[in-house]
Amino acid sequence: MFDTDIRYAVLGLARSGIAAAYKIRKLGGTAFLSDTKPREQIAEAAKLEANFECEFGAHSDRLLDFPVWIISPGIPLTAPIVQKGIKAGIEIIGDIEFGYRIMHKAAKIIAVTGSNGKSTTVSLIHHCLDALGHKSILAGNIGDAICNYPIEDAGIDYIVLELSSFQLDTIQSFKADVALLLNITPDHLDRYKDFNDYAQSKMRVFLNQTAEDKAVICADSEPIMQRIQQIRAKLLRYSLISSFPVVQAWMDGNYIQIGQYRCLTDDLIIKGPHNHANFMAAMLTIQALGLGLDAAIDAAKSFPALPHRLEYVAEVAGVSFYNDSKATNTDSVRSALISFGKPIRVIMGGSDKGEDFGVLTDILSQWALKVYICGDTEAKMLQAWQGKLPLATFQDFSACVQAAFNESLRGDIVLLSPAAASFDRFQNYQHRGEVFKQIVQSLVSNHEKK
Ligand code: UMA
Ligand code: ADP
Repeated sequence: MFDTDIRYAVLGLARSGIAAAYKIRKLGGTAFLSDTKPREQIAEAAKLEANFECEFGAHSDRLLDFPVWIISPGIPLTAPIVQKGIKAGIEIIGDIEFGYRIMHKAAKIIAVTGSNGKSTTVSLIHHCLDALGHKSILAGNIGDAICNYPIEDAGIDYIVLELSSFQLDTIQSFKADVALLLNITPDHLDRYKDFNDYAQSKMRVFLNQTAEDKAVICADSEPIMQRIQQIRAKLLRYSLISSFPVVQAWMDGNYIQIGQYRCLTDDLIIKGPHNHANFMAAMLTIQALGLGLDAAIDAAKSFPALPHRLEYVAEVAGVSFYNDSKATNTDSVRSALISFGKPIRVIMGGSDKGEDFGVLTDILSQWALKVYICGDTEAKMLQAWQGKLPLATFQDFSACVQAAFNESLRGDIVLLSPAAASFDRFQNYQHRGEVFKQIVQSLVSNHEKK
């Protein structure tokens, strides 16, 4: 329920903040908007000013007049303004908590978190719910803010949310009917005190759940299993290693088994053991909701891989190119390396998220013919791998891709799987992936001209 008497401030005016502000307005409330960026860098600043009181360029003390702040996931809780707000007794929430407070309570919430596999799993769940004839919306960290949807109205059956640790940090009363934790591996260590701090943030997906709710977890993840006592919901586990009765979904040769139901891995478009795990998580969710697994498995067979996740791009002179630009941490690179069944050429590097690249040395020795490094992590990657792996470094991304191609033999695979964020040279991971695909397409054109 929305309370029009509450005076909100919204900090951060990008996707989540703008959507929250307009939702407040639509529900009859008022909001004061604040962003550290100068006015000219805020999209639609004039439109915002026509609808709200705004400040740009800094967060001023004016904010202290507002008892509830909705902060964007990009603003850390350690930011000076947030600390100031906490000291002043202001209630600080994010758009997910706000969305939860105002949503129509007939809808069920499915919340998915984990270091890797979130987007693939939420999209697969949404795809199956849709195929089963349910009205489902897909929002959160996947890119579309929850407040962009008419969540306050009746008629939505399921709200499928991809939640980042940043979004989980600002929930309070939010409760998922089904909460999924796919894995916890090092990521975002530039924002958390240490790995435990980050892992505890992920565990917040189970916050407020009771025995009436469901929790889907990967039993292969040590960090999750070490924290399993914190979960009060009914557990559904899956594994690539253990089988029934330890877990409710498991591998049986080339089949993925979900209770009495099974699916041949070759029948799925999404490939690789990590995607089999994502499939299990999605199917256990369908089971947890009491929906038809048979029909869901059938629907899952037509689910295509998302762009920028082990995406096949093209073949040039017998050399295959794959775009895995979304692999922004070491564990996602690990899952890519073991997905091809033979050693490959890997393009890596980007902006640093605080990870130790040394954890990849052994697996790269086994599965990488050569690593082509381009990006701000160059020095750190060289320090981790020099003398241990075949390496080359490049200032120019295009030259890097070209070199990997020039050194390839027919039958080789070239994979972009950076293990780092994209912000050193690109707008985001999508932009990096698109540039990579354009470079590959120009290799295709040049080859065809010959
Ligand atoms: N800002 C301030 N004060 C500060 C810091 C930032 O005002 O102290 C302002 C910036 O100037 C900017 C705005 O805050 O205008 C940016 O906010 P944001 O980065 O939260 O951007 P949104 O567009 O609202 O995107 C957020 C999520 N962003 C992050 O978590 C960093 C998006 O996840 C999410 O899709 C979107 O909400 C909708 O729910 C993106 C992401 O990179 C994809 N996520 C990380 C990841 O996947 O690794 C966690
Ligand atoms: P997220 O939304 O958590 O970033 P994505 O589905 O977008 O997850 O995948 C991000 C990267 O992680 C891609 O490179 C993908 O191949 C890889 N990946 C996907 N699922 C898993 C998993 N379960 N374990 C490890 N890596 C994964």
